Order: sequence, then structure tokens, then C-alpha cells
Amino acid sequence: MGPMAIRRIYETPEPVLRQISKPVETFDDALKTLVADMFETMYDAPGIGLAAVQVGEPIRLLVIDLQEPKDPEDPESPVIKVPKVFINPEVLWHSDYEVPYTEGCLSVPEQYAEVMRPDRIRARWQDVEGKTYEEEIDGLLAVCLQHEMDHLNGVLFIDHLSRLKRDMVLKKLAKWRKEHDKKAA
Ligand code: K1U
Ligand code: ZN
Repeated sequence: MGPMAIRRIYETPEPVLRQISKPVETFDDALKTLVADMFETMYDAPGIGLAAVQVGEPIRLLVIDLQEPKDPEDPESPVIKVPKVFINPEVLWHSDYEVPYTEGCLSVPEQYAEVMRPDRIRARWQDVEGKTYEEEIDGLLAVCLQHEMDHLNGVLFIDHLSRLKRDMVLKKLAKWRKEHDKKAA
């Protein structure tokens, strides 16, 4: 593998985040390089997921690594790395039952809010070689996959909030940026 690179993560309200990502049709070395860069960018952030559009490439590709501890009881326990790639993902079925999860987003930095989503989905996707998979997914992986698939359709988690809550998050983000930029200066 060639040298990997950490890419810039676009943040709201940059218009690229609102684009509808295009299907991946060519499974070539450039795609593998982008996937490697996305993992490096996600681990560096750090995050548990990243959609290609967040690094300015509006194609239907996302990566996930939940980085869950080996022993959830022990805070010192090492995390298990399980990198997952989803290309051209589709939801074939979702449960009617929805569960809340306090979500974050690298494109809405340092802001968290509770979002309701179906607790189980049946998904189909391809890997970097173009091989197709179909599986039923639940738990945090289902939450994260739905959040990342939203990115492919130009949707951010804040779009699922009431206007009042969304405005509160955006106000806190503006305040955080002021403080953050002061420190960076
Ligand atoms: O920007 C993104 O799409 C990544 C986002 C994914 C996500 C988080 C929570 C619920 C749904 C989707 C993040 O990774 S935000 C950061 C985060 O949650 C986290 C970072 C380090 C360790 C553990 C969690
Ligand atoms: Zn996100």
C-alpha cells in the first residue's frame, strides 16, 4: 500500500455536505486509496464512521469502525479494530420500532443530540472489489450505518431534530467555533 493521507473534513454549512452522492461504478486502485485515506482520517479525528462526501468526494462510499473495547467493564481495555467498508449501500427493510441514540458528527464538531432511528435494518452493499453482501444489522452498527447513509443523501443528524433543538445545536456550534478559533489563533 502507498502512503496514506489524512484528508480535510468538511463541516456544516459547507454546500458539498448537501450533495446527493453518486453511485460507485469503478472499483479501481483510486477507490482503494480513498478508502485507506478515509480510515486514516476517521481514526485521527477520532470517529466511528465517515462518509466520502465528508472529505469532499460525493460518491456512495462510507467506512465504519465502532472501536469497541474488548472488555466493556474495563475502561483500560484495548479496543478491537473492525474496519468495515460499505459501497453503494441500500436499506432493503427497516423495523418499525425506533430507538434513541445520542449522535455526534465530525461535520458538526463537538455537538451531540438524541436521534430516533429504526433499531434493525436489512442492508445490501458492496466491498472495494465490488462483491455484494446482504445482512441484517442492529445495535450501534445499525445507528452508525443509518447516520452515514444519510450523508450520502445530503442529510445531517441535525435535520432529524425539531427546529428549536436544531437551532440550539447550531448556536452552540457557533459559540464553540469562536472559542476554538481563538485557541487556534
Ligand atoms: O461524522 C460522522 O459521521 C462520524 C460520527 C458517526 C456517528 C457517531 C454517533 C452516532 C452515529 C454516527 C462520529 O464518529 S462522531 C464521534 C464519535 O461518536 C466517537 C468518537 C470517538 C470515540 C467514540 C465515538
Ligand atoms: Zn456524520
